[in-house]
Amino acid sequence: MLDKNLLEKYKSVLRENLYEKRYNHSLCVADEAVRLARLYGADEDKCYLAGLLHDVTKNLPEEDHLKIFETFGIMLSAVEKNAEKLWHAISGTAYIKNFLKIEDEDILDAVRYHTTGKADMPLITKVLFLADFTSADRDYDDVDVIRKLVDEDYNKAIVYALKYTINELVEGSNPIHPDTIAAFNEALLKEGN
Ligand code: DGI
Ligand code: FE
Ligand code: FE
Repeated sequence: MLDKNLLEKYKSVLRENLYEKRYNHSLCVADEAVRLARLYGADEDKCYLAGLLHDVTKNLPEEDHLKIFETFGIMLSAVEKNAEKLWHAISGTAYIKNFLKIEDEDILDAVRYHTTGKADMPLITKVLFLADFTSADRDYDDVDVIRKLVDEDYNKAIVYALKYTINELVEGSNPIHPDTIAAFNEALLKEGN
């Protein structure tokens, strides 16, 4: 059972750090993560917490991310340095571990890889990765397709989500992180395509 006081503390940290839209997104992802946890048989409380906290550093200015990397000795790869959109998954994990004292490795892993995915994702990491695509606040073009897929077959949903992301990145001439490619290849091969 999640501790009510602790949850209120986390929510007030989120309200201090996030714009209203992003705060609302965090609540929606937490709820969707619980729904998927029930569907897939993952730990509901861990999925809720991972969903709630996954974007905690999303609205921080550039210098605050860099400060977190420096403070906790985090080295970025060339692709990561170039792609600021990837920073919040890395800084967010350090933030919840060191400032919010979240020690659970499953939650830390889910937050760390929520943007790129990776090969061999643990179930909770998959849940958060997909809940971030299908939460109630999402309204991109293909959202109905992926909402249907998450209910049917999470591996197919991962392939679809990554195809969508990779297409957008290529279109915008953005580098693809190796973890994104590894997640895509693994899910695709599992599907037997
Ligand atoms: O934080 P959210 O907006 O809720 O969602 P997210 O954490 O999945 O971030 C999505 C953004 O991350 C989107 O603009 C694409 C970007 N992204 C995801 N994978 C990669 C990536 N950017 C680069 N350069 N390379 C990737 O592999
Ligand atoms: Fe994110
Ligand atoms: Fe998100």
